[in-house]
This record gives sequence, C-alpha cells and structure tokens, in this order.
Amino acid sequence: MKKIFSLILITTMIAALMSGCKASGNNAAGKSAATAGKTSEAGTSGDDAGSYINIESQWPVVNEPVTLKITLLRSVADSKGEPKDRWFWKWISEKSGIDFEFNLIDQNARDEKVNLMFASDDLTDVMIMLDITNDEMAKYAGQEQMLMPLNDLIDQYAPDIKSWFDEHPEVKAGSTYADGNIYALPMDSSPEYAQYYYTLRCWVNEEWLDALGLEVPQTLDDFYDTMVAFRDNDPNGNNIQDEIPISFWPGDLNRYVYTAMGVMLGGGLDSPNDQSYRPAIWNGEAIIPANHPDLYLNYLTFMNKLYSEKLMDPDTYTLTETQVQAKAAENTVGVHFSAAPHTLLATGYEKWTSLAPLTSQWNDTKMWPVSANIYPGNFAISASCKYPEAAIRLANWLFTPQAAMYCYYGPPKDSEDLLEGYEGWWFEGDQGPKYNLPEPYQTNVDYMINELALFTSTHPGLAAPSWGIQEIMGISPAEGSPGASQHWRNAMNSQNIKDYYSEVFPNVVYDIETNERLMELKVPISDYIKNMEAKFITGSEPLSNFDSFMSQLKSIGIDEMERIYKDAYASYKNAMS
Ligand SMILES: [Ca+2]
Repeated sequence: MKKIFSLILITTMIAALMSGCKASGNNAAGKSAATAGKTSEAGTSGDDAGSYINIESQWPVVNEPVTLKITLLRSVADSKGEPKDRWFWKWISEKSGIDFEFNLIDQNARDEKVNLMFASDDLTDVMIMLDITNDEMAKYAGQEQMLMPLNDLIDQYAPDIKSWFDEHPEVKAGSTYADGNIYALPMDSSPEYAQYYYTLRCWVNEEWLDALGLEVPQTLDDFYDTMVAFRDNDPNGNNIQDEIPISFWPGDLNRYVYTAMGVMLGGGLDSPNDQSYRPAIWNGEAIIPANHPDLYLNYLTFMNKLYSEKLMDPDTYTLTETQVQAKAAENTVGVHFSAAPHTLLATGYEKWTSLAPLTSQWNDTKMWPVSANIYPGNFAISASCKYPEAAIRLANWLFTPQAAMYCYYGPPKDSEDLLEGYEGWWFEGDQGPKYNLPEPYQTNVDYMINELALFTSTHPGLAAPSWGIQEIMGISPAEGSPGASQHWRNAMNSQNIKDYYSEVFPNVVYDIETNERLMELKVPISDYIKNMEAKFITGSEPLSNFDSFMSQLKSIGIDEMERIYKDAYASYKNAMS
C-alpha cells in the first residue's frame, strides 16, 4: 500500500495547495459511450445479459434495478462514516439505477481481511481500491479463477476503457496478468495525467543565478560549474560563505544525474525508484545501473565530487523535509527538489525556476523518464457476480475525465448533478475550487474526502489532481494571481519535461516463482548497493575499492536479477507489439 499511501499524501498536499482557477464554459462531460452498441446477446452472466443493461448511453447503466455488493477499503486517515452517505454513491446510484451494498475493510487489517475473503470464497460482486497484489492475483485469479476475466467484457461493454487502452497500450499491458487475462482495472495516471502528480522537479534559485549573472544550466558540466559559483561567490549577498548549493533527499538528485547520463530510472511516484539497484532503460536495454561498471563508476565519481567539494548538503543522507524547508527559508539553498516550490515554501516560491533535463559527455539527448503510474488490482469483479455487465459499465465511466473530477471533488455548482444538501464547487478569481464548507469542516480536503468522494482520495480509473483536471478541461487561472503564478510554475515544469519523455522500465507482472526469486535476490542486493553507494559518495569507502564491490555484487546474484528484468522486458515488448 505504500504507493497508494504516498499518492494519497500527494493528492492531499496538492489539493491543499492547489492553484486557483476560474471556470470556463468548457466542461468535460464524459465521453460519449454511444459506441458501446452492437454487442451480441451473449453476456457472461447468462440469459438476461443484454436486456437489463443499457448500452445506448453511459447512464443509466441498467434498465431495471439490480444490486451490486462492493468491498471498499476504509483508510485510517480519510474514510469516515459510510459510503452511502456520500454525494458520490448517492449520485452514482441515482444515475446508474444500481443499488449498492457495502462491505468495508479497514486499511490496517487489509491483508488479513482480503486473504480471509478469498480463502473463504466470500467475495462481493466488485472489489474497489483493494490494491490486489501480484501474489494475490497469481493465486486467486490466475490459479483459482475467483476473479472474472474482464477482457471480453471490456470489448463488449466498455468503450471508454477500450479506447483508453488503445491509446495507452502500456496501461493495458500493465493490467494484463501472465495468462493474458485482465483480472482487475488499475488506478491510472498515464503521462498526460501523471505529470500533474509528483514528477520529480528540480528547482534552481533564480535570484542567485541573476545575482551572479548565470544562466539556467543545460549540461551536467554547467550544473557543476553553477554549483561551484553558488558555493564561492556569495549569491545571497550576506558576505558569509553560508550557501548550500544543493539540498536534497537521496533519490532526487540521482534522477537528474542518471537522466543526464541517458539512464531512465523511476518515473513513478516513489523516490526509491531512482536508486541504482532498480531496473532502468539505457540505450533501449533493460539494466540495473549498478551492474554496469563504467556507467556506475562515472555516476559515483560525479556524486562523490559534489559531496567532497561541499556542493551537496553534508547532511544529505539524514535530512528531513522540514530541515530542507528551514534551510531554504533562510536563503541558503541554491537547488532543491520538490513537486513544486510552493510545497516546500509557503512564500517566495516565485524565485525558483525549473531545471530542464540535462545532457552530459555521455549522452547528448535531453531525456526525461516518464511512465504511466499504474496501480493494478483496484477494480475487480468476482467470478460469481451476477451482473458483470453492469459492473463493467460502471467501471467504464471511471475512465473519463469527468470521473477524474467527480470521484474526488464532486460536481460543480449549478450542475444538474448536484443533490439536495450539496452546493458544489466553483472558481472565484484565483481561488478554486471553492466550497461553502458546511459544519464541521474547516478545509476543502476534509470536506471532499468525507462527504463527496468515492470513499478515499484515490479511486480506480483516471486520476489527476484538480488543477491537472482544470488544465485537461481547459480552465485557466486568473492572470497575475498567486494561483496563476503557482500554476505557471507547474506548467513551466511540464513544458520543460514533456518534450523529452522517454521510456522507463514498465509495470510488469511476474509469475509466482519468478516473483519469489526476485524478492530473494532483491533484498540483499539492494541493501548492499544502498549501503555501499552512500559510502562511496561520502568518501568513507574509497572509489579505489570499486572492483571488489563489483565482485561482491556478482557473487550475490546481480546478473541473475538483471536477467529477470531483461526477460520480463522482452516479454512485455512482445505483448505490446
Ligand atoms: Ca553568503
């Protein structure tokens, strides 16, 4: 659940700080579902399929009332009350014609309850946001066939999912189990959505650049020279050499350096994705960076140079976010890494400019790692569900921009989708979305996740934070407003990276044996690399010991681990072609 947790955190964080926008008339009512027609009579549930279900339009889903029982995860942080009391479920029940019954699983008992549910064959019709793992998928879907394969249902009844998969084959591949079946739909932030979430951004202190008459760095060498100038030339103008050129958390600077070297690591939501033991794409090949001596030694040498010359914060490996914030607030930091400057500093974010991907002596092409952030296993239908067509028609709507907005923010003011007791959101100047918060709510986020949203701040289907949705919906912030400034910074960053998107190691699904073997290898290898990398960079282990480090890595199986990634990548490429 770690990834989901971090997404919740980020969603909440972005929502809390989101840029203000004014409404335009352009709203993204869901894509037409009219193309759903012309299916055969044969549904998967038996005789009545095709008659109870409406395939002429998205709503209603059913022509006669049916009941679906749904399991939802109740997260500790943000799922108070009952789903049926929320706008979302009231509305979607009215709209779809489906009655819902809920089975809630507490997040802190998730593993136990999910296993029990499968082991006792006590599945509900639909399971939402359970984040069903690869292992669970292998066992309960692949072997025991307890989840319904969705491939045919999608083809027949879900035109929006189908077209999303056609436009994003990597999402389809990432949701397809080893036997070729799709057993669950993902929560998906494909690139056009993912860029609004945490894509690592590097921010350079523009006041310092201006003070020293420097340009934004374009190459790794420029970057180094700029950091030297920040260290030596008193850009904060206090006549004290108190500048910390780079302050960061491990896993952040890594990406810029690797990216400059042409190595595409990560791209997802977790900073640890950027570690040297993770699979990466380099010159079209799947590799583990640490298993390539020349590449890895160049990387370590550069990082060691930054550290030993005091260009990097000496506390790099122990820093907390709060400490970086404190340093940045004192105007002693030249470069920092965050989703957006205003998430680090409440004021003064205007002075940070976005660093575009760098090139280097090893790579002359600007590249930026991007992947769909796909979390498979988040909308599954049990094999015994009596109304799978209704369930998949419901899922179809989740793959529309409207759902990305409605599942979290609810409907806009004056919308026909409002229900009694709800006013909806609106934009006012640069403030938005705004709500008239009813008692006892103090913040938008608290109100949204407890009264409006599907149930948690995450949901299956398309996911993007509000300002991303605003942009997708063509809504612009008021010119000259602080909201516009934040929005512009974010947009600037998107502009800076979007032309350079390059492939990262994909979401792949391993079979059960391979997955077990990978776990056995990964733990000691990643621990060893993490530990030694920090020592090499900080100089407590001299780089002259690199060869013996490599021999040790070989002896604990790094070649076998890389082979697993290479094979998985080859299969993935085959599946995509
Ligand atoms: Ca100074």
